[in-house]
Amino acid sequence: MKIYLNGKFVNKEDAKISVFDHGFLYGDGAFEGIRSYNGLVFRLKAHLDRLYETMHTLLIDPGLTKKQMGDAVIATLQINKLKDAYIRLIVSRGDGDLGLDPRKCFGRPNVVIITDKISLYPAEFYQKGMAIITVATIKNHPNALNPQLKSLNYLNNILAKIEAAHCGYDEAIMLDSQGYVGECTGDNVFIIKNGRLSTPHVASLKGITAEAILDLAKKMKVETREGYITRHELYNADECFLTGTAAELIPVVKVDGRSIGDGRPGALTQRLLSGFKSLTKIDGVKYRAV
Ligand code: PXG
Repeated sequence: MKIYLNGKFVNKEDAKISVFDHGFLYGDGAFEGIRSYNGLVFRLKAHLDRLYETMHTLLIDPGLTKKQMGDAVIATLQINKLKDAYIRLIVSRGDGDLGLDPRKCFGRPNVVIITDKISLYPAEFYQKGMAIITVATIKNHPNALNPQLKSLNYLNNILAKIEAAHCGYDEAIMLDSQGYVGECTGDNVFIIKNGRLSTPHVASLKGITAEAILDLAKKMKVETREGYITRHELYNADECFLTGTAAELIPVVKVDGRSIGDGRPGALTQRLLSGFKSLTKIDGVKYRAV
């Protein structure tokens, strides 16, 4: 496996970053999780736009244009001869001293691209749906750490994941600071009620998979709504599912012990999942595997 590290391809064992990198010391940096399907990098432009927005807010200049960054992603897939892959793109602040002041970071940002075979959730989750719970850890307030920032500081989500795991669940719903449904630790939440598809708007990351699902739903003439969702609405939804780059679209059949709909993956959920699968075959930036 070759890793892209600051413009060079190095072996996995040699892909090393200093312990003075502020990504390591403080979680100071940005990342993206991207997928390629049969040589098509799904919505690469949207991922690059989101990465550069996070870096803009963090005042990190990677020293690469979006085009160069996109080319580096494709080159990493090519050198690893990967067509179906999970791509992790990381830009950390770079080396500094032991204080948190980024102005004292003398090193340039570290740009890392890791491509690996995609590891999927068990097939059973997609067929039978998942049971998930709401956890006590709420989402960071948007004016503290905005959910649109895909930063290297994921402790908020990790704390929620730990809570879910301690209760015997694989995924957690996090509420926002007002108590409305926010998102899961690495996935967006959708509900369907009376044929209308809804997802929370402000308090969650604008997922690229979620955007693709909303586009699909509109094409399928399904009414969509982005707004506040309460737990009561979630419990009484006809269908529920989660979306994310890794999970794609995964049905949810139970939340906090309440069955959703008839307790099985819903019909519209399944239509959207098959629509999404077709989309991943055509919607992407192409590369030629060497
Ligand atoms: N919400 C959060 C908090 C995320 O981190 C999503 C939603 C879905 O967004 P996309 O653009 O992927 O549709 C994410 C992204 C993991 C993992 O290991 C998942 C993400 C990031 C990092 C790791 O499950 N998901």
